[in-house]
Amino acid sequence: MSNLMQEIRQAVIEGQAKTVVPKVEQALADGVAPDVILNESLISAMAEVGQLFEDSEFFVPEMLIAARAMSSALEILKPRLVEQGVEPIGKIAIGTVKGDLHDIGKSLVAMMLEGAGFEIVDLGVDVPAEKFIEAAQNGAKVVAMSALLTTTMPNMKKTIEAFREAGLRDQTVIMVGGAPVTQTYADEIGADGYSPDASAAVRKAKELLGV
Ligand code: B1M
Repeated sequence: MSNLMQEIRQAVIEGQAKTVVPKVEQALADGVAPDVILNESLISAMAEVGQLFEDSEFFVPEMLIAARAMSSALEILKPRLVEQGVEPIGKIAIGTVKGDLHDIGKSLVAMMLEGAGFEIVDLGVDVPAEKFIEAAQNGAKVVAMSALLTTTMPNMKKTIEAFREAGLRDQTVIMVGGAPVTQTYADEIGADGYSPDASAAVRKAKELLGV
């Protein structure tokens, strides 16, 4: 990893949004591909932040400022990651399930799907089942749910049950993901697809829609 990429990674870990932004701009100007900055510096930094939290070296405030630094870097990368002028190949509603406020992974997945040509309806965080259902009623072919907490994963199952009760399960493709979610869990709750990361989510969405 180059010095600049290491500096970006370190600045995210330390939550220095004001340092991260110009460094990401510099990396882009130097010709570093946006997905390389994303994977090598930003995602890798958040993995380290998670480890520091697990080791009780970081607490919630440190985690939060690191997340803010990552979000400001993502704002710069987003237009570079999203392809311009692509006709939407289907509407996908995405959100983090009820009770869960983690939005970085969900936003990354949304960004990658948008980049792949899908029209995205980002429902945000703490999304109740009714909001996902409403999005499906408004034309979303796919509903993608994210959960980062083991305590909120069951809300994926509850949402799928709500789709069944509303008579919309058969006409909606439901995808799930997020750090604690597995293929086994997705099968258990009756989701149509699981993906471990943002690029796999794009492949899975295309596969499920047959595009
Ligand atoms: Co939280 N947090 N957090 N946190 N946080 C975790 C998730 C945790 C694992 C940390 C730890 O203990 N090591 C832990 C969960 C433990 C568990 O449930 N087993 C945890 C905890 C405990 C908590 C609180 C309860 C802490 C507290 O208050 N005591 C609290 C809960 C708040 C709530 O949600 N109600 C909390 C709060 C926060 C902050 C607000 C401080 C902040 C979030 C800020 C934000 O999102 N705006 C935060 C952060 C930053 C983290 C960690 C450090 C990083 C998460 C992240 O952004 N990762 C996280 C530790 C970790 O994950 N290592 C942690 C980067 C992101 C790119 O990855 O989200 O996994 P990820 O997304 C990936 C894939 O999972 C996948 O693609 C993405 C891109 O590759 N993916 C999908 C995600 N969603 C998908 C949907 C799909 C497909 C793929 O649909 C099809």
